[in-house]
Amino acid sequence: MSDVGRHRSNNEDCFGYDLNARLFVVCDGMGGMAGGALASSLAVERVLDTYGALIPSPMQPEDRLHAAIAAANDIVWSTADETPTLKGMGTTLVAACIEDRRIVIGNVGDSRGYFLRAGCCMQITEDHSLRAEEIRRQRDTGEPANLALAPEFITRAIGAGPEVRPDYFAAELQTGDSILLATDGLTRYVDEQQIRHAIESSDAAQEVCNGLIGIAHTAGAADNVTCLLIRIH
Ligand SMILES: [Mn+2]
Repeated sequence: MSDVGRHRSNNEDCFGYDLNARLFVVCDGMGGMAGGALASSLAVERVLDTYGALIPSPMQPEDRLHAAIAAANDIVWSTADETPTLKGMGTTLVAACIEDRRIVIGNVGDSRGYFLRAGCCMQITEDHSLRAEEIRRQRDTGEPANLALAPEFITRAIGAGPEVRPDYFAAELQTGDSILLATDGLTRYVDEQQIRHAIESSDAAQEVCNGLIGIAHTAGAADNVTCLLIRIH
């Protein structure tokens, strides 16, 4: 589900999925004019199309996903490059693909993937933001972190340049696992405990997503809010 929130007039988030291909995508667009909404919808469409077209090939799912994300970057970057009013548009992306019992999650930017198993919820992706990178640097070096850095400053995005560098995470799935893909319009307001609570509150995915969007609304919903819940039956 995707919701415009309480302060924005348009929704620049976009999501899509293909149940036959077992591919799920969430994007959060940015850039003036119509750029943000165009970037996120172009990226979702291109990832779904490219991944689907590569299904018959003997590629590993992560290679197929990487080809799809690279194709999304190409279309957003080239469209922005050719159109003066769209210069600077881009989008985050978090995508999950499933083949047999294996899941691969890829991300660019600060949209997140969470994994829930046996009552434990864990953020899988690492944000590509100045603030998150500063916190990781502190963790790795022990040096003090500058936490004044704005969390919304994204360090990687689809369409920001001719090349894109996603991160990938893979796991073997078990029956009962849940995966949540979400934009920062949700994740800035909820921690892993609240996400676990919401996912366990109902068997109906739509009800869970409704509940999560409700939490964001209660907290102010300053941004567009998108969440996509995948359950493994
Ligand atoms: Mn956002």
